[in-house]
Amino acid sequence: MFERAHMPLFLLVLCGLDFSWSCPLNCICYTTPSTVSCQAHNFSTVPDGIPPDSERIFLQNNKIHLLRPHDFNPNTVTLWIYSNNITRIEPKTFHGFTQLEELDLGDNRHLRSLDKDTFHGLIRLNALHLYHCGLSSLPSNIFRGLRNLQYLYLQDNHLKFLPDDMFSDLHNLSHLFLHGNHLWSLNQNTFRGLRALDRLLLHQNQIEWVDRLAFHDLKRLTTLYLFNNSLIQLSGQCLDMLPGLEYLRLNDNPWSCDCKAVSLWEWLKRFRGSTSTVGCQAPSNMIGKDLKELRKEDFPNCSPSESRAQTNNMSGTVNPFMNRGVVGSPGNNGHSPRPGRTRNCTKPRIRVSKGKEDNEVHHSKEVMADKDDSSDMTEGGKHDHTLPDGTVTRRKQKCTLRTTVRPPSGVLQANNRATLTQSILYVYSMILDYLVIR
Ligand SMILES: *[C@@H]1O[C@H](CO)[C@@H](O)[C@H](O)[C@H]1NC(C)=O
Ligand SMILES: *[C@@H]1O[C@H](CO)[C@@H](O)[C@H](O)[C@H]1NC(C)=O
Ligand SMILES: *[C@@H]1O[C@H](CO)[C@@H](O)[C@H](O)[C@H]1NC(C)=O
Ligand SMILES: *[C@@H]1O[C@H](CO)[C@@H](O)[C@H](O)[C@H]1NC(C)=O
Ligand SMILES: *[C@@H]1O[C@H](CO)[C@@H](O)[C@H](O)[C@H]1NC(C)=O
Ligand SMILES: CC(=O)N[C@H]1CO[C@H](CO)[C@@H](O)[C@@H]1O
Repeated sequence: MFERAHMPLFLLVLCGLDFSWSCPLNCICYTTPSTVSCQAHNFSTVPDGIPPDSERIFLQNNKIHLLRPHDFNPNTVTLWIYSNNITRIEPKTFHGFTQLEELDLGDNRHLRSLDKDTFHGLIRLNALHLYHCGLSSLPSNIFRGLRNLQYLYLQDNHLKFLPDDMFSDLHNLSHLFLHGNHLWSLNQNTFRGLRALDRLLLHQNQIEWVDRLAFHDLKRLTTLYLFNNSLIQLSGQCLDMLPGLEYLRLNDNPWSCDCKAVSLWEWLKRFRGSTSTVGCQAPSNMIGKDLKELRKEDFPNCSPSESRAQTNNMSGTVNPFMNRGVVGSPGNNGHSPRPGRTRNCTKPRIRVSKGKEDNEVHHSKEVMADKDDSSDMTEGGKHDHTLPDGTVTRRKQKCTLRTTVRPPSGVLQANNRATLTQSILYVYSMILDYLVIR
């Protein structure tokens, strides 16, 4: 009698667990949504026997070194394989994965290169994690067709150069993380097509050259981080292309606060959002000063024409695109263009090694603050922001301080992991209940 009363519970537990048949050894499988969790078990290959209807597959923290076609089924929605030792992803591994929404391949530091069609056809892909993968270059069409992508994590690789138009299909992209690479130039079409981009993180690179039109499509950008780069100058015209900008970080660059800086100085005076310090490193009488604090008298002998030298006489025109196409883009051949023949916001220079800077402490505090902010992630999850109207609402609070960058995926995953652990614990406690009752 007692037992019969608990039979439905028992069946429920069985259905929920799905453990006896069709779950790989050393993995945990459960339903709603159907999930296989094989994390942290020293797997050196993708285990056999993953149930074909699995929607979520967790394989992080193993030692998997190769991904092959048929390792996973095309119904997969979420696939985490971060922190393994993947050195190669065979072509067609993700062929036909039209349901895939999140693919985390981060922290596979020997990956180094990717085949150009690796991600083709992933029409639902929303988040792609490729941070810390030892990537030194990417095929120019690798992100082709990823029209649903909102989050692209490419930070902490060795990227030196981004081919023109490589992001041009990513009309829905809201977050592009490129910090901690070796980028040194941003060209006219590096970011073309990124009309929904909200956050562009480019700090901790070696950027010294920014094309005057580099940001031309980024009308929705609210956050731009350029700190810790090699910028000597940046024309206000570059930044004028960013009508939605709210947060700008320019600290830890070797700014030259002579006549070259006038256009940036003027732009900073007009800007109503939040900026970092802009510490001068030249000329000698300006070292240590903040460009934002300088007055007009600090720029003696700078003729107006000099301060407008970079504007190519468009400064009076309302539409900054009027001159587009007049000068050929240097990057059309797809290979690293050296600056020099075209319009630019910066001047190339001889590289000088960077010394310790005054605002270093300030800067790292900023970074920490940003990293610590997980507030907008705990409520509502990670995919429910950067709505088209959201930008407008937020712009009203222009001068209020806010930490801006959600933490790297680790924190997200920690959150999700907590839910996963909770559901596992729940199922286990149900089994225990059942056994105790028996
Ligand atoms: C994985 O391997 C490491 C060292 O090789 C060992 O310490 C650890 O216990 C192994 N983990 C499992 C789950 O077998
Ligand atoms: C990871 O892969 C690289 C390249 O194949 C190899 O040299 C390294 O020993 C591997 N590391 C581990 C922990 O297996
Ligand atoms: C882009 O994102 C919006 C929501 O932000 C969504 O409605 C739309 O389906 C997405 N995909 C494409 C291809 O625009
Ligand atoms: C700037 O970035 C480099 C790596 O590109 C890093 O080694 C250095 O510590 C960073 N400097 C500051 C002040 O953060
Ligand atoms: C702009 O430049 C053109 C030639 O490049 C010149 O003919 C014209 O006078 C200039 N306009 C202004 C307002 O400086
Ligand atoms: C307008 C402007 O600053 N143009 C500069 C672009 O870079 C070249 C060097 O490559 C300079 O000579 C130009 O003055």
